[in-house]
Amino acid sequence: PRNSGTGLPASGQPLKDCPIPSPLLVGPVSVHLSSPLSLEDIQQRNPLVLPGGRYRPPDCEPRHHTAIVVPFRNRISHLRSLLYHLHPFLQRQQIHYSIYIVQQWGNGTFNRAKLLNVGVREALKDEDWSCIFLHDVDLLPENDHNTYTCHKQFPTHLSVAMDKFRYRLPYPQYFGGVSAVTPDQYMKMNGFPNQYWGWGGEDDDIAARVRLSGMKIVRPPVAIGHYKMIKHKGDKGNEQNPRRFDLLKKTRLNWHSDGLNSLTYELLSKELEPLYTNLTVNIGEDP
Ligand code: UDH
Ligand code: NGS
Repeated sequence: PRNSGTGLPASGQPLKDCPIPSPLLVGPVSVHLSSPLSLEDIQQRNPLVLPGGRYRPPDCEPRHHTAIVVPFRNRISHLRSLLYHLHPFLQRQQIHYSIYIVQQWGNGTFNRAKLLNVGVREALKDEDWSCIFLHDVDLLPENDHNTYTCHKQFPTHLSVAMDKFRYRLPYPQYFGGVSAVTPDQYMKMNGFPNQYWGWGGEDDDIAARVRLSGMKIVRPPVAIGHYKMIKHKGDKGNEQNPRRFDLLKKTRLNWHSDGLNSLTYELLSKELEPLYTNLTVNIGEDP
């Protein structure tokens, strides 16, 4: 056990850096989607996870510090499946991590990208994360060689091979599902847009920001970036956004003024649940 005051293990000896690659990796895993366990059961299977959904490998010094940010409303069964799969998956990668659920309060139109902005800002208040993952609740990684760490220079797109797209990219610029940025990369692109209310386009806007801010997107090999998507219908309150095409035409003009530097919200609560940090936030309404 670690001595929480000093950051050293109880023995007083500093831990050795975690080995590369992690000896705990198993490669491809089969993902079962039928009846996820209760939160209590998942908790029992993950005894080393601390309140807020935090974890550090117990016997080596982690090389990576990753916050997983999940935009969320009204998908509790998906959340259970995600927690059931992701906790053991991340522990096999021997990274220091925490899972943040960013829950949109109220019944207004959903805004995925704005919730992601909130998650990044709030997560960075807790720790100096080296990497921030932007993770849809319904995507389960199928290969633990797909490491949840960041590229030093460029934003990463992880979900390159989803079952619903027959395990390939739907189009070359696709940036939806699961992606990752360092705090520096996030700042460089002025975060994500706040103006996409409803379904669609916000991920394309984020991809455009990457390019407009002088970066590019990096990806794992298709054979490794496999994800299973939990099937579902469109959500109430997240209807297709009819303005998304017009907004996308203006990304080049708007990315400097809409994003991290124009973000406003009201944090209504922050709860350290046993398996995740629950942020409930009022992000306002589609004007
Ligand atoms: N999300 C929620 N609750 C909602 C809406 C979205 O939690 O009510 C989150 C969740 O993390 C989800 C993500 O936002 O994984 C992306 O939203 P989505 O599931 O609607 O997008 P996806 O592309 O599914 O996964 C689209 C299925 C129906 C789209 C119909 C329009 N063609
Ligand atoms: C594009 C959307 C993206 C979306 C992707 C996959 O058309 O936001 O489809 O959608 N862009 C626009 O609408 C401008 S999916 O097949 O998952 O429903 O992520």
